Amino acid sequence: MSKRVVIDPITRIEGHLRIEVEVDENNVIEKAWASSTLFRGLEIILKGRTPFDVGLLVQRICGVCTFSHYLCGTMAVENAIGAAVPMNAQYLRSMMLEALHMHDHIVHFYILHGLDWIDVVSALKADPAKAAQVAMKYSDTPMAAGEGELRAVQEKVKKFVDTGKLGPFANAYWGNPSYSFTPEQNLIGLSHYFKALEIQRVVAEMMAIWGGKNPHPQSVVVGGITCVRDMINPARLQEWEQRRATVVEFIERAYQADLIMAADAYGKETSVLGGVNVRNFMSTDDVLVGQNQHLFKSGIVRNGDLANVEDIDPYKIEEDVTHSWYNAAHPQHPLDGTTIPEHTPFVERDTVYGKLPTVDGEGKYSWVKSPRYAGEPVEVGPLAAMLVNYGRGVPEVVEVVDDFLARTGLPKEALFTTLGRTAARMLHTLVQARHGNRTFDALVTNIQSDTSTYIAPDLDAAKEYKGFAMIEAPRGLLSHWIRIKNGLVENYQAVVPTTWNAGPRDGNGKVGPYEASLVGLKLDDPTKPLEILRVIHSFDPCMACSVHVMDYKGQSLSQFRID
Ligand code: NFE
Ligand code: MG
Repeated sequence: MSKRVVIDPITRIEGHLRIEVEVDENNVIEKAWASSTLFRGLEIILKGRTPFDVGLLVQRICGVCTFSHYLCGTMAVENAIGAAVPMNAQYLRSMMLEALHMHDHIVHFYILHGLDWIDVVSALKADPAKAAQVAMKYSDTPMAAGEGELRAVQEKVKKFVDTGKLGPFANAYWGNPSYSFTPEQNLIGLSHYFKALEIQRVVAEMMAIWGGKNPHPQSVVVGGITCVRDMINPARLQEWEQRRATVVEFIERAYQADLIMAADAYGKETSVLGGVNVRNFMSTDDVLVGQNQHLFKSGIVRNGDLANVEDIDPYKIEEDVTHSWYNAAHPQHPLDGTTIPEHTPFVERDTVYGKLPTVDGEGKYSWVKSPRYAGEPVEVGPLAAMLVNYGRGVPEVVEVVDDFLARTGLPKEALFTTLGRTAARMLHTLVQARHGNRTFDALVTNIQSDTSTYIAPDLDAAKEYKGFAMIEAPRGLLSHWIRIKNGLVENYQAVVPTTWNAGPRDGNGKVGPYEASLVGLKLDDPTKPLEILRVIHSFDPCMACSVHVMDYKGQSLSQFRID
């Protein structure tokens, strides 16, 4: 007999996500439903506003990747009205995006995803001298270098554990038996977890050098950037370089090493980690290294075919709301997309935890829409960026992917697993660590002869405009779509990375990446479903981004109850 398992809320993510699955008698997941349970609404409040405020308003879609929406919204306006942007401004924007990538990926692996792999309490049993030796296996210059340092970490953790404040982590997640690190490996991972907290601050400061502050930088305007004096100040340029070097060192010596360690401990049985079952992947140009030249190239891989990466046709994107809490008669292209709430309740039924509200299977069950490319679900994010660029033969990407596979002994097929997705996020960060500085170099070269940062845009209120922008946000491909009429925003839609990945099944019954990646996964014990958390966390969910709906006057657009 099949059983329902409900996890609500999923923690260690941004926002409100509920995962429900049905398992068979062997506890193998047969069906999965990803449901976002909080309604917001920024697309609605943009209507009737001046396009020059779009960036600052859409920035509030998220408190994590604030810069992604700020930049993408501003670029959508620039695309619509045909505004030119000086190269210096383009380089500075790209540098801020690079810093955001590094920030979010490091925070994701250590703070949000790490406890799916690392058992905190186990580290207390480690022999620090042995751990120092083990660390040498995963890096020539390990960050977790000395016995003394590792012993100090252990003592710090012991003090914390002794306070009894570990909550659910007292026994890792529910003492689930699929934790595979040795005590020494857990100690190495933990020492990097503490270091990551410091690095998070340093990389946030990098963003603030050009953005005035972080989160929610303030220096991007339609037509350019406002951090003019910072850009031509050698001291500021140096501050950026110094901080960047600190972050790069952490990525090379800790983040990279920890994924090689994870592959060593977990890579033999990648099936227990879950597969990547939607094999379409899309990502866009990223890291500007010269005029119209990017380190990462855009493209779409279909059916896992890395030999034939296609160009993206933005007009093949549509959003389906058959199972989303919105009203629309058919899938819509975002330029003509609507956001009309229509909530329906869950139904009570037996689950492994007793009677609970559950998805009825036929109806609507999420505030996330279901984006499709030519009618097909697509995974976006660092795994997509790695596969698209590997397929395109981008040497900087081929090098890190092949090196990772060689050092771990994993086959290429291992990329299509939860471990592969988590490793890809590290590799995406590593490519930027090694080559992203070309943007800085291009800026420094350019300001020798050109200090322009802004070109006043021209908006004719008598004209109608439409446009869009695509950027690679940390969690994947982000696109913003705008129509302008009478000098004001007429329609606005954002199609966000987590929307692509977390969206519910569509009107043709096709499931998106979250749901597909859970099907076939075996749970050791359905009442302790760490396996589900590990898969879902590997996408780095951001539900604020994916729903982005909120009435600016605080009026109720729809009433519902969260049980
Ligand atoms: Ni709210 Fe976001 C990123 C965007 S998410 S974090 O990255 O855009 O899907
Ligand atoms: Mg949207």
